Amino acid sequence: MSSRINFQEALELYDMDLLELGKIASKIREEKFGRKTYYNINRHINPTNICKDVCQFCAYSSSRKNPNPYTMSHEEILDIVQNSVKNGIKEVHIVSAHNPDAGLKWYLEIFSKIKQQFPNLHVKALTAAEINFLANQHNLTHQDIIDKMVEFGVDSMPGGGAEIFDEGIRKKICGGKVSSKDWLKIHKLWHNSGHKSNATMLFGHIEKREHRIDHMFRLRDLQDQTGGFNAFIPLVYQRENNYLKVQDYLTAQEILKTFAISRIVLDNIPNIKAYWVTSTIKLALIAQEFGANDLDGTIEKESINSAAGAKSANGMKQSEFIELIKNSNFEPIQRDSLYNEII
Ligand code: V47
Repeated sequence: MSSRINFQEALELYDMDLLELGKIASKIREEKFGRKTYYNINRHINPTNICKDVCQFCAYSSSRKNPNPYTMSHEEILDIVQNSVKNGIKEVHIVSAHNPDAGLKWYLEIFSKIKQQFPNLHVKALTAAEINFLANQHNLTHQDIIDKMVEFGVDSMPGGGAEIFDEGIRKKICGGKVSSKDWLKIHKLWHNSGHKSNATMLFGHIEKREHRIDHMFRLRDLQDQTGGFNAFIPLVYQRENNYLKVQDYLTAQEILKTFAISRIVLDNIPNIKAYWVTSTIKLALIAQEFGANDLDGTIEKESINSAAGAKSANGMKQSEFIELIKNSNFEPIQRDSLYNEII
């Protein structure tokens, strides 16, 4: 494969034997990272679950089946951050539902309070979906929100809200949320402001293989322009407590093939993250042999995917990460949010 892979070739990779495909992805991974596998020590905080939008796959939002609406106070959030900093976190990952009562000021104040108290803590916050929601709510542009995020201390953007870019599928699973075009535009603006972000893809619901490939190609195109994506994160769909009726769960083979293909297609995005929360830790460890070089982090508390059935509510210990990665014959390396190795 001397020239860059095209759409049709990428789609046909799904027809390959799993282990042969794994070998190709592994070779690329090994050239870039050897046997290193990254993880970080982080904390997820989801300050509110009240949402104006209705995504079919979501079990977290209180507007659907979750009967417990909540909005945290700034004091609660700061207490959580303080405890987590004592536990050694290097990053706080803050994303919420689209709560019409919260408002931009509420978000910005919490970012600046965290930065004031913990200047060395990396704040990864606000998905492109939230930025779009806040811009609409306050009659501001995406650029206005991004400028405020930078001013109030956000260091990087998470990859959430991308779901699947194909407009037909997107309309069925999350119509009303940020459009694919705007998701990409917002990340472009963020990259142009000199910052990094991640990109996710939600798969294993009603999309087909070609929609996943299309998603990857749209990201590859943007990355060619900006170079601002640090990681690609394929999120395996969790099916409990939501309204999207999916009969067939993905096979482990199909999940691993998707990891491997993303490593091959996304030749310009350095890190492929097997987010253990949605893949399960066992499959995330195997995904190391299929192109993945990052397993995300300790998280401490996980609400979005555990609401939909993932066994991730209490995060994972650093010692477990280290042992599991070592036992699978890879080298665990703690990283910071920008993929600098922490020695
Ligand atoms: O955008 C919601 C997904 C995402 C379900 O940037 C679901 O480092 C599976 O984006 N089944 C939020 N997934 C999580 C996210 C993320 C996670 C870890 C690291 C990073 C990063 C980003 O969770 C949402 C949505 O796509 N999600 N419901 C579900 N039922």
